[in-house]
Amino acid sequence: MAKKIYFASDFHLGTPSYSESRTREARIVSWLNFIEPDCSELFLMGDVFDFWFEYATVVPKGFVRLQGKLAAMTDAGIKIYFFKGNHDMWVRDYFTREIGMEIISDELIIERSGKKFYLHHGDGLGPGDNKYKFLRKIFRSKVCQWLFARLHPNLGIGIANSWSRGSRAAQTEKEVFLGEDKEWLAIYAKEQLQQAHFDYFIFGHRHLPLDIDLGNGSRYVNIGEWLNYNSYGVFDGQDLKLEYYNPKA
Ligand SMILES: [Mn+2]
Repeated sequence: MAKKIYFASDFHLGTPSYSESRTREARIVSWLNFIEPDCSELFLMGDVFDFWFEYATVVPKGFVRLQGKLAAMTDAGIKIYFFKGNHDMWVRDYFTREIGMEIISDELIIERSGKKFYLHHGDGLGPGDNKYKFLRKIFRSKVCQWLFARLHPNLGIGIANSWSRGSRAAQTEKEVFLGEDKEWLAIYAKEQLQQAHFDYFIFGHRHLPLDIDLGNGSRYVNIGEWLNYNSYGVFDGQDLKLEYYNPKA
């Protein structure tokens, strides 16, 4: 069977509640079982966890079924990439050592079967959102991370969880398409196309599955999220498709 490449992001495990996250985790593991037979590479493109902060000797509780499944997949020879999202950028070496995933901090440019891919979680790109772009610098600073790690995990993770509960993913309303000329990741992709050709731009972060023709054989695919859509991207060596996982089908 021809090997395929899969892309998914924004599982946001941890929100809005423990029990809903457990249900979502089960759905994700079911999807991984479904794709595993023909999966050669898996790109987890950010915000897998609604909050992750890894201390030198301590990791957050929970979601062991997903982590176990991912470890089994890398053990079986499937290459897995874990992109830092805006909710789970504070990873150290745990996922690499224990699960065998490669951590990606920003964009990743790859070529597969003659197609060029531009991959990024999608946070902090394009026009606007200057408040977040400023916060991102603080969140990513070594000094701030060191200071945060000095807080007892019960306090630090407690603060982070209450912060995260007020975040976008915790809202129940679905995101709405702004129009191609206002979608900031489409604007960003078009800017990149001035410099070099890419066949596919794949982002998450937007929480809205999108497939936008950028002209000249280039497309922007947003792989959506798993609170409402269970959406993912799959590249079969010929074409990239945006699909939806329905475990009952
Ligand atoms: Mn997100």
